[in-house]
Amino acid sequence: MTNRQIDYSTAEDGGGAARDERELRRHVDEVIAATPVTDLHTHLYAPQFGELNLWAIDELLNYHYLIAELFRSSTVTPEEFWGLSKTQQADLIWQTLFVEQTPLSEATRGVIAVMSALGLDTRARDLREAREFFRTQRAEDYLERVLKLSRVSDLVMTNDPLDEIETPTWESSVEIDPRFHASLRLDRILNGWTEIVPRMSAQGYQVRVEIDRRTISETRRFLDDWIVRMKPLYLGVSLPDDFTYLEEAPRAHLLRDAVLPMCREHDLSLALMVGVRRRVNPALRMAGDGLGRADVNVVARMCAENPDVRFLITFLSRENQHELCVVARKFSNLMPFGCWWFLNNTSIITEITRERLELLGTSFIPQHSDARVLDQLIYKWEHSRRIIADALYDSYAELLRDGRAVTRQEIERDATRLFSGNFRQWVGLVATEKVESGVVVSAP
Ligand code: RAT
Ligand code: ZN
Repeated sequence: MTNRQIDYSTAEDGGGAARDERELRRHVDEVIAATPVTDLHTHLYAPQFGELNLWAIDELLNYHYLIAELFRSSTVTPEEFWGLSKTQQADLIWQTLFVEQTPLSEATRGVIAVMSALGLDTRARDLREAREFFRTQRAEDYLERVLKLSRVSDLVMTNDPLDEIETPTWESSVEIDPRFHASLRLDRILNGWTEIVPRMSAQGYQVRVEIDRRTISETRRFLDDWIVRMKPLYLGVSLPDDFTYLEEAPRAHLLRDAVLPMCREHDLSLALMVGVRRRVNPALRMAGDGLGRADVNVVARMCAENPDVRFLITFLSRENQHELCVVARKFSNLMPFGCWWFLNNTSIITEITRERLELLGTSFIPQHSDARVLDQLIYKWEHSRRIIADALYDSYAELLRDGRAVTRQEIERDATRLFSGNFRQWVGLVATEKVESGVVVSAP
């Protein structure tokens, strides 16, 4: 099904005496900590995109996950908040969520984990020390440091062919850091067709609000040109919970007649991120998005009707997760991925990862970071690694009780599949390096 196959065979059969569960635990922890990640969905940009690169304490604190939490605890109104400078906003968030309260939420713990990894005072009364630290960092060195700390070898950006800040870089001949891969995001086209028609026209494509044959062929030409320019690993879109594939609205029409044919033509996967309700509270801007339970059967139908297209699928509602696993068992052209956005919390990643292991073995992609600020890679992957290690350890321990011990090489093979191999194989990227091994673990 995919272009390149990765060799996962293990050299050893794992012979040797069974060891205890403590040893198993040690091996799982070591392997999970060392396995490089290919992060398939982020909002980070390669250095070549200049001002789009976000990093350092003020950006970390101005994360929209934290802004939403601020309004639960502060008397400041959204209007007042948006009138402040970025520095003032960060100060307010630090004071409210970190000084006056214990930072217990996932997003606040994340900031603490980043500060701790960088050796900053996590109990500081203000941000002076943190700001001074970041002021002295060189962006290029800091990028290397973060990638090393998070063990992220490659990551996928979210690239919008209609974004005025982003497109000049694509149109230039600059060479983009090869660790940063592109994904072509279709949100504006599929979710805001009417508003985007003038922009596409300005780029020279003869499209109209009413979807006629010419509009379809021009949209295909637009996508074709941008696919050639960006070389994306996949096309992607976020969709509302009430999304249906058969309706006659522009979205479904464009999907069926422009997007899916382009996926076929370029042998590209389509990532569907389903379940977002944008701007439930518009005053909060980006922090004002919510979610709804979607109909997984819509995706099942797309997989059934397009067996020659590979789909990367994630749902935003916790209630859709079990159904997604079941649909994945039916369609081998569906790859479930990540614990998206409001699901990227310890308790829910725990539940979803275990559910997926039980229903799908290792044939899924457990996590992506969704990082918007470079530094977030540190905590998002630290948290996810911890939880995935727990889930894997418990599965291996159960397997041991059932009569089969695992070898260290098997643990490495599984971790490599989960953290990079499944995705790379799905999108036809060559294999990343294997984890350093050497040791054979327990086997009865
Ligand atoms: O998780 C987020 O940061 C959201 O704002 C969205 O970006 C979401 O992940 C998306 O890609 O639409
Ligand atoms: Zn995202």
